[in-house]
Amino acid sequence: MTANAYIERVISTLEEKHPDQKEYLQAVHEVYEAITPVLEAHPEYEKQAILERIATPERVISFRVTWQDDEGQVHVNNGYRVQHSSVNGPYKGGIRFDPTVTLSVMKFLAFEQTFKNSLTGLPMGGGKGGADFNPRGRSDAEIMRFCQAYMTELSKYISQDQDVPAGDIGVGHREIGYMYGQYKRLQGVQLGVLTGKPVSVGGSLARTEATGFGIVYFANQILKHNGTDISGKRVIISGTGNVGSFAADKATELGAKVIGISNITGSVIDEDGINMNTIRDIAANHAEDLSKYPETHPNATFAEGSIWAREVQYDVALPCATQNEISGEQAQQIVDNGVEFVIEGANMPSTAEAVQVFRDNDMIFGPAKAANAGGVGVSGLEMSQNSLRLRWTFEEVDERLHGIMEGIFQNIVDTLEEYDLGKDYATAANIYAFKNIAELVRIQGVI
Ligand code: 2IT
Repeated sequence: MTANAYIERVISTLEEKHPDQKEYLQAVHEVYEAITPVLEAHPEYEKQAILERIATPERVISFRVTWQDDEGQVHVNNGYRVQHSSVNGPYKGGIRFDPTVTLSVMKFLAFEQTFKNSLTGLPMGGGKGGADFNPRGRSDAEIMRFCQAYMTELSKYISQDQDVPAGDIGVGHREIGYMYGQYKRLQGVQLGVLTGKPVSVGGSLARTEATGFGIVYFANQILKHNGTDISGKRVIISGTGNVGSFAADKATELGAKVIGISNITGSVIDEDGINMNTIRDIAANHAEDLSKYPETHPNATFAEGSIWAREVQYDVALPCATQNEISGEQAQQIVDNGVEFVIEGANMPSTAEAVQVFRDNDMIFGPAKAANAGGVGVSGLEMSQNSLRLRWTFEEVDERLHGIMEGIFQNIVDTLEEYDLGKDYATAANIYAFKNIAELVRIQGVI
C-alpha cells in the first residue's frame, strides 16, 4: 500500500471502532495527515503496524468514583486514567476534573501528551487522567473527599517509576496535595509519584508558571524566526487559569500589551492593557465574573461569549482555555482582525475547521504540543529533583525551561528545512515527534 492508503486505512478503522470518540479521532487525524513523508521513507512501518500501535493506548483504566457531599448526598462520577504510551518512559500527564471529561477527551489528551512529552527531549511516556466531576462551587471538604476517592482507585495503577500524573484543568496545588496525601496513606511515601505538588511537599519552583511562561518563550521564538518579536505586540489570551494568567504575565514582562482576556463568564478588552491583579482578584473573590472588571477599569469593555468572536485589531492570539474553543467562523474573525500569529496554549484549542482557515490564510501557527510543552517539561524537572533529593532555585528551573523550549523550537526548524515545509511549524512538530516515537516502538520489539 502507498503511505497515504495506509494512513487512510488506519483512520477509517479507528472511525469504525470508535464512532463516538470525536476528539480522539480529531487528534489522531491531525498527526497522521502530517506524516506521509516519514511513512514513504519507512514502508516497513505498515507491516509492523506502527500507526495502529501508536494510536492505540497501551491501557485504559476506567473506574467509579463515589463520594459524599457536605449534606450527606452520595454522588457517582466516572474516573479515568489512559496509559497511552510507555515507549519513552513512565506514563506522564495531567489529571483533569471537569464536567466535559469523557473517554474520548481522555484518549485525545493522552495521545497528544505522548507526542508533546517526546518533544521535550526528556524520558517521559504519555498518559492522561481525570473525572467528569465539576469542582465549581464545591467546598474544600468536598474537594478533599473527591480527591481521596479518586486516588483510592488510581493508586492501584501508578508509581513514581510507572505512571506519574500531575494537574490539569480543575486540578491545582490543593487537589494534588490531597491526592498525594491519599496515595501516601495507601502506598507509602513516593515523592515522585505526582508532579505539580505544592513546593512545600516536594514540588518544583516555577512549575505553576511553566506552561504559561513556556508558551510565551515559544511564541517569541516563532516571532523572531519571522523577523520580529513579542515586544510591542498586541496580544489576546483566552483562559484565566494557570496557563493563561502566567502567559499574560510573561508577555507583559517581555514588552507586549495584553489587551484582552476571557474565561467562562465572558471576555474583557482593555486598551490600557489588562490588569492581571484585577483578574486574579476576580478569579479568587468574585466567582470569576469578568463583568466586574470595568467597574475598576472604566475604559474596558466586557462581553459575554467567546473572546474569539470579538472584532478588535491585534497581532498575537494565545488560546489558553480548552479543546476546540475556536470554531471555523471564529478563526475567520481572528484572520479578519489582522492577527498574524496564533500560538496554542491549551491542548487542541483549534477545531479542524479553524486549522483549515488558518492554513488557507497563511497564519503563522504554533501547535499546542510544542508551545505548551513547558508545563510537562518542568514536571520532568520536578521528577529529577525528587530523585536527586534536592531543589533547584526558581531561576535555575526557569533557565532549564528556556533550554527545553529552545530545543523544541530548534528541532522544529531543522525539520522544516529537512522536509522543505516552509513555515508549517505544526507539520514539522508532528513529523519530528512521530519519527522519535515510531523508532522507539520499533526498537522495543513486538509488545
Ligand atoms: O497538558 C499538559 O501537558 C499537562 N496537563 C501537564 C502534564 C504534566 O505531567 O505536567
